Amino acid sequence: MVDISTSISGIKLKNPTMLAAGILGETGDSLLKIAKSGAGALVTKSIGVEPREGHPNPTFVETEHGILNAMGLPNPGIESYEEEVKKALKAGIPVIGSIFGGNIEEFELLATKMEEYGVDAIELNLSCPHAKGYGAELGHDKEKVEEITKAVKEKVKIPIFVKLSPNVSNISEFAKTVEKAGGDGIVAINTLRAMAINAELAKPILSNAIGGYSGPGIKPIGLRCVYEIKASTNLPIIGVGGILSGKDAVEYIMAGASAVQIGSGVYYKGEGIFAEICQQIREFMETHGYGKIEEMVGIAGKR
Ligand code: RRO
Repeated sequence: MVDISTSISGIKLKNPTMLAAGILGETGDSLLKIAKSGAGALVTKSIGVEPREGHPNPTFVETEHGILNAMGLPNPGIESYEEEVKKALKAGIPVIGSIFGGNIEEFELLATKMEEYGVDAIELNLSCPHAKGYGAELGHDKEKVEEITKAVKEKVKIPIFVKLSPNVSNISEFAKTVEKAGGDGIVAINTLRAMAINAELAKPILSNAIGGYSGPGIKPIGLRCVYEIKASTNLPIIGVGGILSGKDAVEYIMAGASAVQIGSGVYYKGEGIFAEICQQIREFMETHGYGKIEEMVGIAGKR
């Protein structure tokens, strides 16, 4: 029997699949449902200090090889999110609190609250590609990445993972910055800045015009980012971007990821995707003679 359990910075997962931030993570009930369908861990919707409605519709469009979204950080705000976290924790699997802020103080407050609520780790969203004053506007500045990571690290005891943007020329420089600042892991990648045009109307489809691209079309980019980060830091990596099958997950693991997140895959295949991917990983490992996930982590980078 192969063992598909894994661990990230001391957090033990029964399998390497996690729900990605932003997908069915707004309520405790939806998070519990994903836990029941077999995910190894849950990542919440990115939560900010105040409630936000997000961008007006259309905020989501399916394109040929992936999905474009510009949700605009809709969330209920940190105060009322306590109840949802408490509910999600009942699943008995690790819950990671994703947070976004506009400055250091907001990140400190959000991380402190999430820790109080009982989450197992924090995911700093420094990479939303289309929200003014948040996300990538901070995450594309190495000094800000360093300052925010350091500040949050000083405020909480639980591990801090930083979700990085692929919309930079050298992602490994940002990963090295997180390592220097004391971060405990990297989540790679958030969505790519992209857009869709409605030719009949001669205008962009998304109300925000620009959005974030996810799904199968970004898998090769995610793999490259994980591979480069693995080669340049010693931090554990959580791979995300276009994972729809066990084979996709194995590719990310071989590039350097110790666990993976599924986002668009839930849209394409439904909640059953977690159990399906786990079964396919097991079958791959059995067929290819691997006994543990860690035997595969980063092997594509070893010469
Ligand atoms: O809410 C969003 O529009 C959003 C976020 Br916070 C993010 O991190 N990435 C993305 O593609 N969309």
